Amino acid sequence: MKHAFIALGSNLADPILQVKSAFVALSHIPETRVIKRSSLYRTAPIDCPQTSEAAVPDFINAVAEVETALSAEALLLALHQIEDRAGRVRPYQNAPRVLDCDLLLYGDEERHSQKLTLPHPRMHSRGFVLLPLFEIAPQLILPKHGKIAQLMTPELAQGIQKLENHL
Ligand code: PH2
Ligand code: MG
Ligand code: MG
Repeated sequence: MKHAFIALGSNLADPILQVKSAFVALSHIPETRVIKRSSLYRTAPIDCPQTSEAAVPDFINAVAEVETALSAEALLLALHQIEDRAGRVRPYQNAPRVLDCDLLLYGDEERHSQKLTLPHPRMHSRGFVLLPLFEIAPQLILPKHGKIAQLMTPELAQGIQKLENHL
């Protein structure tokens, strides 16, 4: 069994509902158990191109910890299927999306391939990942980047609001 952490994000089509439904979908992945889920966070978009007059909508982000007997590749495939079932389309990089499910960590594995990089290559610098991750795993040590507590700088929390009353 491996412990894995998964980041969820949505900024289209009722993002709160999308992320809540994604937690349920995670619980249905075979040979996988959801151990912890973070609160929901409303977060300002980071690195999202604005392609029209309309502002890029805010995201809802959250993180889950799972225990799984699946390989990292099989887990990633299951996450892609959850995105597809939510109606994800990919018109351009970092386009608004109904659901993004990113594999952040799979045990303490480090790897880099076309399909999968572990730890997720940008997780250590993104507040919308680190804040919810810190909430559920404050003692976590990231392969390559060290203690999560050390990565948490005040600037990371800018533009991020924890939603109370949403479990
Ligand atoms: N995901 C991205 C790029 N930018 N910004 C926020 N706030 N939340 C995200 O989930 C997010 C993002 C690429 O997947
Ligand atoms: Mg992503
Ligand atoms: Mg993704």
